[in-house]
Amino acid sequence: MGIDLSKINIKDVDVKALAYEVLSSVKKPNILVIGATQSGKSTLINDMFSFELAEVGKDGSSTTRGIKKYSPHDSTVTLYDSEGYEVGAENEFKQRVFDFIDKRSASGEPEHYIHEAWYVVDGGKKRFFDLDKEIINRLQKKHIPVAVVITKVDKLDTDELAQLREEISKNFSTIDIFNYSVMLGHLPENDRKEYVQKEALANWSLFNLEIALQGGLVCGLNSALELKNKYCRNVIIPKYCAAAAAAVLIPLPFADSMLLTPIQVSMTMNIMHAYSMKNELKDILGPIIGSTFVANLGKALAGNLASLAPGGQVAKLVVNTAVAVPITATLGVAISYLIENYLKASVNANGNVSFEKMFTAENIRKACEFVSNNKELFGIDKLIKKINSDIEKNKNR
Ligand SMILES: Nc1nc2c(ncn2[C@@H]2O[C@H](COP(=O)(O)OP(=O)(O)O)[C@@H](O)[C@H]2O)c(=O)[nH]1
Ligand SMILES: [Mg+2]
Repeated sequence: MGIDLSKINIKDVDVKALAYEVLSSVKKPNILVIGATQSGKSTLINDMFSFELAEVGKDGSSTTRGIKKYSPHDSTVTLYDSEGYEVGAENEFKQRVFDFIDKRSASGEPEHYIHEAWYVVDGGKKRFFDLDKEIINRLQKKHIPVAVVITKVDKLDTDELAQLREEISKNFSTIDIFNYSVMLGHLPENDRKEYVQKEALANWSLFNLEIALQGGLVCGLNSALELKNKYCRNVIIPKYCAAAAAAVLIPLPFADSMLLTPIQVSMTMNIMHAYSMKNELKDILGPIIGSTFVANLGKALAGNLASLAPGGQVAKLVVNTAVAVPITATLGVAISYLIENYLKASVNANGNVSFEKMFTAENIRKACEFVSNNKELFGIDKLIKKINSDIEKNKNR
């Protein structure tokens, strides 16, 4: 198509600074996981998050004492795992938990607050106790969003599960209840969606956090590809499309359009972060991969812009909002798509897939093209329409 890639000055993009910004701007949400000893808290945590947190009790003894904080240095979520209560020591337990919560809110610093709680009910016990009721009540009075997670649902038949859920709903008509079992991964998809509600719990957790804390949760979640995809489409991509639109309020000639590259590199890094690709993000800090990565993105972008030029005449192309928004959105969706393919390929090949080999200019360009050619499938027009209308709304505010 005769695009002069040498005109594109990608060296000006400080990848390192951008990656650092992405990594350091993440605020960690604090999630309290609370419930009886041996109810399956550690098992749930280890399954939901991408980092190993707690040893799971093997021989019936609890391996977690007190309220343990889990915040590995590279994690983007802080979890508080309550020891759980033993029969006869319920009062001490309540005291300890609520002292802990009160101390955090008394600090007056929102980053120390407990932002939400997962109340774990041991499905194997088949009962909802007065103590459960009391604790949930007190958490709610403190305005902490509470989700109830019924664990070990493999130990209940459908009637027993329905009864337990009914018992909880009778006491808390509006509370959200999720089924969970670590033993039912083999179920067919429809059943799994009903009995292992990991995605639904992740969704709830995201929805109940303020926006500033959502990025940390999304990054910390294990798998949850659907949710990560949604987060990229609803939060990250619109944010950078708006930035791109602002950058071309005075339309740019094509030769200068690489002013948009830092915006698109930032978006790409945020998307990688959402997909928990923190290590890859750190890797591209290395000067060699860093420059090829940005070059790849720059080239793909140029190819993408060129396809919009009338008659392929790039020189005549003016980059305005009507060009910058669709390109940024298409690139964002294409990057998500490429990352999802990479992650799926990694799972199938036991991690033996090279990130570098997958994120070539050619592959990024192909992914952009694939997305452009399958607008319906990727809901591109709808996404762009929504982004444009949000940009308009913000203008008029
Ligand atoms: N059948 C069944 N057992 C589970 C499930 N989740 C956890 N367990 C078992 O329950 C015991 C306690 O689990 P753990 O996660 O350590 O509970 P915690 O004390 O609340 O942290 C362990 O022996 C687990 O293997 C589940 O979904 N189904
Ligand atoms: Mg535990």
